Amino acid sequence: MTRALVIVDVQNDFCEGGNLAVAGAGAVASAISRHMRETAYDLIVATRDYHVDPGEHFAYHPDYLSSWPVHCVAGTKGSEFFWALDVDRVDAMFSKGAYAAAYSGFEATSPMGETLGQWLADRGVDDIVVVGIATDHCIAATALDGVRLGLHTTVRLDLTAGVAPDSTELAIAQMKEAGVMCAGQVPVPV
Ligand code: VGL
Repeated sequence: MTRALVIVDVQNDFCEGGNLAVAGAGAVASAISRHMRETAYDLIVATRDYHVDPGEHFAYHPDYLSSWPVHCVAGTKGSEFFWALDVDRVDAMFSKGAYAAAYSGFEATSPMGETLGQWLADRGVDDIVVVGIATDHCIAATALDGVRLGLHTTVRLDLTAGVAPDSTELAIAQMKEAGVMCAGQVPVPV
C-alpha cells in the first residue's frame, strides 16, 4: 500500500482568533504536527480553502450550515496555514473554492492545475488518512470522495475539530456508512 496523509484546511480563519474559528482547532494543528513527526507516510499533502468570490458560500447572516462568514480569502492572513502546522513536512499543497463553495479536498488543485485525485493516483496512492478541519464539513466531504474514488480511507477523529456536535455526529455516521474507517475519539475542546 502507498499511504498519504491528507491535511484539510488547517488555516488561520478556522483556528482560534479566525473569522470562522472552530473550537479546538489550534490544538488539532499541534497534534497533526506531532503525528507527522511520529508516523511514516509515503506522502503528505495539505488542502486550503482559498476564496476569491465564492457567491452564496459567504453571507452577512450565515446559517453555519451552507453559508458562512467571510473566511479564507485568497491572499489574506486568514487564508494562511496556522502557525502550529509544520508545513515543511508537506509535499504538495492544493487550493479550492475560488469562485464557489468547495468542501471536498478532492475539488482542490495544485499550483500546476492537477487535482488532488490525479496527483495521488499518479503516485500510486491507494490509502489515505484524512485529518484537519472541519469534521462535519470539509473532512466528511473529503473522506466520502476518497471512498468514492476507491481509496482505502481513514479519518483520525482525534486529529480533527468539528463546527458543531450534532453535525459532527451525523457526519461520522455518514462516513462509517460509506465505508470510511473512523479511528480515535473526537477531542473535547478545553
Ligand atoms: C469549511 C465551512 C466553510 C471546512 C469550509 O473547512 O470544513 N467549513 N468552509
